[in-house]
Amino acid sequence: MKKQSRRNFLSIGVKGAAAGMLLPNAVFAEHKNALMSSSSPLVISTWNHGLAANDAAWEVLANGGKSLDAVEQGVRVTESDLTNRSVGIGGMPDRDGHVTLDACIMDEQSRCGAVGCLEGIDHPISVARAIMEHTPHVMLVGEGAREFALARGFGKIKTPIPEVKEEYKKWYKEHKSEIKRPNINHENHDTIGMLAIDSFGNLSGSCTTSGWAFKMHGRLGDSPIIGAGLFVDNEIGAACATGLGEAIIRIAGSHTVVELMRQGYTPDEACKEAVDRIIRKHSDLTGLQCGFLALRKDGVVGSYSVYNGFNYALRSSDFNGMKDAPFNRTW
Ligand code: SD4
Repeated sequence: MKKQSRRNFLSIGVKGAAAGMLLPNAVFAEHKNALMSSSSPLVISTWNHGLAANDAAWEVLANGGKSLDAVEQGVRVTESDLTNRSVGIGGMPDRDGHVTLDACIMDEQSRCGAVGCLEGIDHPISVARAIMEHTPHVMLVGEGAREFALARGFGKIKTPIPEVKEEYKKWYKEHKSEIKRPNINHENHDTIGMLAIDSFGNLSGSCTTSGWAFKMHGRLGDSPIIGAGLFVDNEIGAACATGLGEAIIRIAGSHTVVELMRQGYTPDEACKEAVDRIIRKHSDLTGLQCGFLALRKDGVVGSYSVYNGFNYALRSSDFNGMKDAPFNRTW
């Protein structure tokens, strides 16, 4: 999209809607053609582990592949990383010692699939995609999800892996009676959320995590929930979230970010407004980290978090590296 038309889109979107002159949908319709014109591939994903994940996604995008394949292939790298304690096979267990994995995926046709509380199965993101493509449902959880995955030939994994089991044993000795809010995103690198646009100008997103370490057994966070941990609307843009899932669910975080972009907020402004909403709704923000990433249809990227320290990896034809997200406060 040319700069001029983006500026027009934003100014008419915000001011017109604020004055009650134009509904957001009317704003969108007027500028649809400009929004449709991007064709330069780009991928973003949360945290440092996003660099390796973006490399895999870029392989797909740079070869003219689809954003859906890119976001699946990308986060599979993180899911296989034995050193990652918050995604996939190397993830930390819940209070009862079970590693339960959550993931979701969404494409440019608003097709989506999600899996929650999946145990002992490789690559939850691909299970989520299989649910999207091979069932009439959006979401399977627990034992049913595991049975589905096994029936489709997904590999079994043995979790927790030995190193993680040791960490769990230590934790259990000291904390077994506690149910506490985790320390998210301070030193740890958490969930991976990934958003991509392909050379056809189509958007997709993925999100995968082992969730809070030492959560209650059966707990689902935002990451497998379409609209909370991830949302894609190919007319407008896509968003994903990281951080305290309960807070993100309360404001339907990723959907909120996309809808704000529809109203004319820039990607940065949309992420900030979602974070501000979380801040307004919580009287105690101690340790409550949440961050959002947004990718608008024209390739413009945005981010924002409650606390400092949230960063993301970006890869495009002219950039490959990390970016720091703006934030509301410091730790
Ligand atoms: C969850 N949102 O399970 C995930 C955890 C996370 O950065 O993103 N941590 O609540």
